[in-house]
Amino acid sequence: MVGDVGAGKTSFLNRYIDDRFIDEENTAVPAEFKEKFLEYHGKTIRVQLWDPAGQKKFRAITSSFFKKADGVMLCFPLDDAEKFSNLINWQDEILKYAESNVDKKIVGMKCDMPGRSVTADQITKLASEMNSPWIETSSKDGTNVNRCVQDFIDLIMERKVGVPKTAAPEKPAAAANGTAPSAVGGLDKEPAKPPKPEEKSGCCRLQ
Ligand SMILES: Nc1nc2c(ncn2[C@@H]2O[C@H](COP(=O)(O)OP(=O)(O)OP(=O)(O)O)[C@@H](O)[C@H]2O)c(=O)[nH]1
Ligand SMILES: [Mg+2]
Repeated sequence: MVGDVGAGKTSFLNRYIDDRFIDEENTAVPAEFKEKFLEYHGKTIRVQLWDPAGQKKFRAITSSFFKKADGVMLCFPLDDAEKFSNLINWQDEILKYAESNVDKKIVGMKCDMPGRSVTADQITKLASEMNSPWIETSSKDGTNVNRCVQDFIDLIMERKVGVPKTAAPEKPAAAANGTAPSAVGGLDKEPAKPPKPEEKSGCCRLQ
């Protein structure tokens, strides 16, 4: 996961791994990772999410993570247009340091907050330029957090080992816009908010 200071990366990690939200910033830690084991098409896979701090002084550490990443989530808070614009700089870092075929995903964070300053159209445009899917999430209320990672795993696994997308659930819950959210392997507590375009997400290291 990359993105500016305060984008919401650590909160996302805490929600995804430990299903909790702590409303405080901790920028003193240069980087941490957490992992989770998932059943995936009959096999156990290890999902490692790396969470480097956004501060510029830690950029050298961040860059070293790119090399081994199977996927990079470009994170920004939906209420901060400047951090959204800075995704271009993060994209440059990816081009410089990551494998050329690394999967990317734009993640608009804090969608529970009122007063967003980045529109869906703006994100769609950037996502198309970056050739990357995107999604909106909230670590506070849990919206789309599991789905974001699950869809990204699908994308990465499809590229790496040709495994098709996770099958849809037998009785999908209706989403807010009338479409059904896709299956989230074993992780079924996503709220009804659907993702925006077709998504596929963080420095996911899959082993
Ligand atoms: N309302 C709301 N607040 C959030 C959400 N995610 C994070 N925050 C808050 O935003 C602030 C920054 O979140 P962090 O997760 O620390 O951001 P970060 O990207 O890890 O920042 P750095 O480690 O400095 O790069 C904290 O006060 C969080 O509680 C969210 O989904 N909704
Ligand atoms: Mg952090």
